[in-house]
Amino acid sequence: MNDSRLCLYVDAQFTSPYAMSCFVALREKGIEFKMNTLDLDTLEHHARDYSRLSLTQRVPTLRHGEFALSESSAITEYLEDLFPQAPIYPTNPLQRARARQVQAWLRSDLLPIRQERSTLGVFYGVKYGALSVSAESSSQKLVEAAQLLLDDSPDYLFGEWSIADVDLALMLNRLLLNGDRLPVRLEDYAQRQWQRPTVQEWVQLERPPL
Ligand SMILES: N[C@@H](CCC(=O)N[C@@H](CS)C(=O)NCC(=O)O)C(=O)O
Repeated sequence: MNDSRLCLYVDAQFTSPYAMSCFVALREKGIEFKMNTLDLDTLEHHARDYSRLSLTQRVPTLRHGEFALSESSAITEYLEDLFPQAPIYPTNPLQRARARQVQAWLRSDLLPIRQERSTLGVFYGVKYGALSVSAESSSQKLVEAAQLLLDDSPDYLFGEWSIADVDLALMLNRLLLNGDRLPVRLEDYAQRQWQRPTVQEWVQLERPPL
């Protein structure tokens, strides 16, 4: 599938987990797209051209011809609607709803983990110190939810791969790649997800020095 009108705007360091989710969605679907980078440190995302394009002035934003869309899970759902080949969401309505729930939850909760285990750790190998009490408690909540979700099918959240697996693995890897211990089943799950070729394409992107 070739749709040369598609352009994904991502951060220049390729550390945005939300940009990664959209990148993987596009690559899983085999859709041709351009990728433009914005330097968040120099506030390129607030420059006039981009702020006209991106309602939220954040990355990722997907441009599709005249239409531009921000918010990563809105983008992945848009891609699924438009390009249903190689599905990235479960087809079963209950599982599909659960996948959306997982995505929304990972984006709105667990703030202490996101603050204390930045994705600079995941993609640049930066190491962080011990977790605060509130981050420990978020970590416990993450572990309990992930264990429940993976109870029936340890390989994928919903029997087969979906985009929610990428998002969950990223959140687990914030901890694991820093050396924080998690139950072995979750470590195995996160490592397996990380080996997925489209995920590795993002991981292996050439990053500017910090
Ligand atoms: N909920 C948004 C979060 C997007 C987001 O937080 N993007 C960050 C990079 S990871 C960003 O653009 N930060 C710059 C800013 O907010 O000014 C999504 O899922 O796309």
